[in-house]
Amino acid sequence: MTATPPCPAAPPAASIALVTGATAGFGQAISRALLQAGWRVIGTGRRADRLEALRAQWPEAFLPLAFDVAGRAAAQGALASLPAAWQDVDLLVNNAGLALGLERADQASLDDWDRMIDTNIRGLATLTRLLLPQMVRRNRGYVINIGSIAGDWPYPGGNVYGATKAFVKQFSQNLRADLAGTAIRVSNVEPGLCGGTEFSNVRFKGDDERATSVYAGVQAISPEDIARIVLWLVQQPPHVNVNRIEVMPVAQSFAPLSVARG
Ligand code: NDP
Ligand code: 8X3
Repeated sequence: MTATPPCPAAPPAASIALVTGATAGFGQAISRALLQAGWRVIGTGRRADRLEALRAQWPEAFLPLAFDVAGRAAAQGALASLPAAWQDVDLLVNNAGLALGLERADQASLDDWDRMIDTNIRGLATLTRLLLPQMVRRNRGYVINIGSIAGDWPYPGGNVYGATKAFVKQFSQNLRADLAGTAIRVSNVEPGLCGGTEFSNVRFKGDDERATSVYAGVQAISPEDIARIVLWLVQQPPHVNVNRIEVMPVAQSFAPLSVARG
């Protein structure tokens, strides 16, 4: 019998994370968790004031980088502006994203569809493409994408949002195929119903009563739950790649397939 080689106790100190959408929800909780664990974090988002609030709390370890992830030129410009000491990004957390509306496909707003595609697909793919070369050059890095159960499980009104998250899942798996033979890891985190973020306020365009009703009487996942899972992922030994991780609150499960009877 051959002895199993010992697992290293911890991955090599990976010091710089870039977290998109650090101004709210998951991204802010993930940034805080990484900072508390000793990482340096570049936090992005459009609301610069919120990023500045994080910098005030962690002046040495947090670097704000305000830009709209949906624009290629903005992303390129922002990354090019990084100080030399912040350019070797070890961990990219592609979290920025949104759902807009819950209308049927024949009634949904095309503007909403464009924005979801531009943010959840174009933004995520662009950031990944821009940051991967330095990871490949150093043979070191981790890309954690924030997908969704909506990328696996269809629901009425999920149309384009769910499809963008299906893209994120397949893109994550295809990245693994491209990065075979390197030390770079890729995971897709697929959360279910999660409260305590601005997700539903954004989806329902400021109808906060409707947004709150989504979570009424349910113990939903919290952003801290997702942050803990991200931290666990980066703490796995370097030879371990968690491809996908789907997380729901206990209160959320599956319904029968619908049958429309004539
Ligand atoms: P929030 O609305 O609380 O946060 C979204 C973040 O994304 C904000 O920081 C926002 O920053 C940023 N963002 C959105 N659009 C852009 C843009 N164009 N450019 C730059 N930043 C942008 O939502 P959550 O934290 O809940 O969602 C985070 C991710 O998790 C999303 O990808 C979402 O799809 C996914 N998810 C959420 C679930 C939930 O139930 N909450 C469940 C499953 C997945 P700013 O507005 O400052 O630009
Ligand atoms: C968010 C979860 O079910 O609202 O991605 O689409 S859901």
